[in-house]
Amino acid sequence: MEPNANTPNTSPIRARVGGLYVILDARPRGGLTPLDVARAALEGGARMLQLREKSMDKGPQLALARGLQALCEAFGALFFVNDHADLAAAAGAHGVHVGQHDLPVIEVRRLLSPGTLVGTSTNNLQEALAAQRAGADYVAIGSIFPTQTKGDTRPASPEVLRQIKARLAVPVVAIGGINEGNLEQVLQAGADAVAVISAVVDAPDIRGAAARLSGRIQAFSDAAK
Ligand code: TZP
Ligand code: MG
Repeated sequence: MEPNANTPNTSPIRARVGGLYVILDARPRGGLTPLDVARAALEGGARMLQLREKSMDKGPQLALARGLQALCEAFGALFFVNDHADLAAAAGAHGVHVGQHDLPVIEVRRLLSPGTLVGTSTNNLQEALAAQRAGADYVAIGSIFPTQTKGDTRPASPEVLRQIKARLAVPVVAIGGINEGNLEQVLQAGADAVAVISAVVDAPDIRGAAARLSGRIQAFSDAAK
């Protein structure tokens, strides 16, 4: 284990990082509003939610972000905003998720109220250790499997995830191409949380898809106790 160079975030909500992490954008899906999609995912058992909207200005996203935050609060889940610390602060989000080309974790943390979580994307052990040293509250690793959802991903694998998990103290989030068929592989490799887009938001039955994934994540963690 490599220690954090920074004072660790002692916020109690940090302990709630885990389980099914559903990422959605601001577009309606099959006649459902983003809030409908989020509600169905939460009813299905998602424990974390992220608004990842790459094309809409931040102003029009604010009402949605606030709505998602309120919904997550009602379900006892955590709400993250992708990329934008200012939008996260305005919405009162539990956290922000940043990538390798966004503002660094240390800078993002300085912008946010104490206790706000900062998660970050990584692809390999070097980036993951750097993220932990920078004080990230969780480290996401991807793309574990090939994905159609994001164009510019770098490949990782369950084995990379396993090696990173063995070296980190902070929770690890597996992301990229994860579905019911390969979920077991990321759980076996040590994922604390499993982040998905298409496996839930593109499913014909969002609530059912979330329920099957989150049920299996929960069963795996219960069996490990
Ligand atoms: N970061 C790495 S892979 C990915 C992101 C945002 C896309 C995940 O989407 P899906 O549909 O679960 O593969
Ligand atoms: Mg980003």
